[in-house]
Amino acid sequence: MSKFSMDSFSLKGKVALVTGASYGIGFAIATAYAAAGASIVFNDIKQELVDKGLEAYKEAGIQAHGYVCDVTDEAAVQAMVAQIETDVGGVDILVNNAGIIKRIPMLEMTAEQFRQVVDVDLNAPFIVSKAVIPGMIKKGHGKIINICSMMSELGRETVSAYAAAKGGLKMLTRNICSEYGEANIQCNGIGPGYIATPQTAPLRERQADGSRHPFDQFIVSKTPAGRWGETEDLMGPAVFLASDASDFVNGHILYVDGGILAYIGKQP
Ligand code: NAP
Ligand code: GCO
Repeated sequence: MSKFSMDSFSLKGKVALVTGASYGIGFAIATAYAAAGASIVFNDIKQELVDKGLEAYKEAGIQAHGYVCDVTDEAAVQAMVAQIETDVGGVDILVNNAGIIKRIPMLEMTAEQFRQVVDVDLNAPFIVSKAVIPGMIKKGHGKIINICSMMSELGRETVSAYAAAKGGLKMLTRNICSEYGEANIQCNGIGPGYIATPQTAPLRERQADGSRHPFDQFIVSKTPAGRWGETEDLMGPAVFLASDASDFVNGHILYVDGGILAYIGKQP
């Protein structure tokens, strides 16, 4: 008799840590996890953002646990994971969501700026994964979901550091899969397309004459769905990858992009 049922998508009894989830994509994913039954834990770099996030979760009817922690600081991350274990329980599901982008032409970007982006978008997922994997091994299961990007596959002007980091994050995902699949830990990625969040707000700004930003028009013409993604579009895929229903999916990057990666683009 198949073990599959709709309960296979439930996250009941699970502790989910979503990094950088006071708002944006992380907040949406954490909200979906709460709806699927998980206990929600999130962090942000500033207390006022953690407080804002706790308010927002409360308004959504979610009793979340918030921690101030810079994900690039290994000692702080180790301490946060230990505190979560005491306060809530061992982490069953980790979403490495915290991320930054700097849109600067490569020849104008300093090495320090490049390092800052790689530090948050690639080194930090390594640091946080390293902190939670021992507990997952002890539990005999674990789910790690890395928020990659279309820039894990494609480049574009001004995002050299971000694309390098997100390309590396794709391979870190595959390496965690390779190294810990045997411990029943599944590590997958989600590659969002262009999603309407604060991070992409500059690309959607109305022009002085009231017209749409050229990049906004470009993305809509390149996306078969003919629209920007919303954070809600990521909720179902994120629940799937965190649930028992994906126990044999490992090392996979699930692109949630409205088809943009498959499409050459509308003829002008
Ligand atoms: P966002 O609105 O800029 O939110 C990013 C979150 O990460 C913020 O809460 C931010 O907190 C937090 N964060 C940044 N640096 C941190 C650090 N060192 N320690 C802890 N938290 C930190 O971004 P988003 O659009 O929701 O994107 C979330 C993830 O999806 C990112 O990894 C991004 O690269 C990826 N992504 C986004 C899109 C898109 O179109 N939006 C598409 C593909 C992938 P602060 O506000 O305090 O900085
Ligand atoms: C950009 C955008 C993209 C999106 C996302 C696409 O400047 O091109 O910010 O990088 O954030 O990563 O998947």
